[in-house]
Amino acid sequence: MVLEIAVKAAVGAPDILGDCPFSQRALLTLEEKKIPYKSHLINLSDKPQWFLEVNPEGKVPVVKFDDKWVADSDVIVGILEEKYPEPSLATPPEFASVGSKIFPSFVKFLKSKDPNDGSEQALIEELKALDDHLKAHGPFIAGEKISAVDLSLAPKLYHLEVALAHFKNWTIPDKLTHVLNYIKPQAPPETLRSDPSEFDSFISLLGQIIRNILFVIGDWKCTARSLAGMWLSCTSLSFARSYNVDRLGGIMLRQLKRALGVLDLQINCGSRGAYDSVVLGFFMELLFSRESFEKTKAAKEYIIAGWEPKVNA
Ligand SMILES: N[C@@H](CCC(=O)N[C@@H](CS)C(=O)NCC(=O)O)C(=O)O
Repeated sequence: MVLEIAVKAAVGAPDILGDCPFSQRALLTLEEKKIPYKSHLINLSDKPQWFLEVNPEGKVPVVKFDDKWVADSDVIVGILEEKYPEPSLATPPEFASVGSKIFPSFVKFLKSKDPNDGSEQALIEELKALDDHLKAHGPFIAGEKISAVDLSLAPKLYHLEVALAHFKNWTIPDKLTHVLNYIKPQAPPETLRSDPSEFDSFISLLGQIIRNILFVIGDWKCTARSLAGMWLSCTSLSFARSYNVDRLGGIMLRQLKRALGVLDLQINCGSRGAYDSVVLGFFMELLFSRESFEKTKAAKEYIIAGWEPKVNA
């Protein structure tokens, strides 16, 4: 069965997905759970009659469950977890509110016209709390697996990054390495994305690894650990391939992808935090680089267009 979901259309472009973080959260949940859905783009400045009839409050997202339209992303995500328990995205209650003050702090800082009103510092403190949490429990908020709280926070952090860079020329402080790693977009190897055939993809992946190794060695930033990780992945992958063990091969390909991610992190982070990056890189399907995120995010210009009236109000 295909679920219907109504989400925000882009400001000034009613045929394109818009910038609502609550809509993106609901879409991300559908994508991560691989639930088939059909989306209706709602132009919030000209709401269609049918939408106002099913949801008089006029807010997106709304999802149709058993002929009844349900509003509010918290409620929607709860129902999705109940109806589609696999894969589980349930967040343990003790982690459910991690990062929840970041979005309101960001909005306050974004709208602030007084640089000395403490709103920047308040936001930095919230981000620092997230950084400490990720350092202690990461790579994701609830540990090694992505869960609902990450899917709620991801679109908000994305808004923060795009809007503050544009309107205030502001970026997340460098010292918050765990937050930066958490959101760092990392393109998976092209070969795995386009995936012409598994064999071709494997061969070009090896080429990419060799290029990376040369680059890293050339730059004196390699560690025995990441090289050993890659070697292990490569040999296990060829073992899995030669015995035609498909599932194992898939797991090894993912590990290899992670090993490449580790190298990228090392290249980009340099010696600072290299160890953290190695540890994080091995476990992480990074937040902003997930396919689900790529598919559901709004283009940057629509995020900016969406915030423009509020910032200039
Ligand atoms: N608490 C709601 C908030 C939803 C919300 O505020 N959506 C905004 C768009 S991001 C909206 O529909 N606003 C109505 C309007 O602009 O007319 C949720 O989590 O779903």
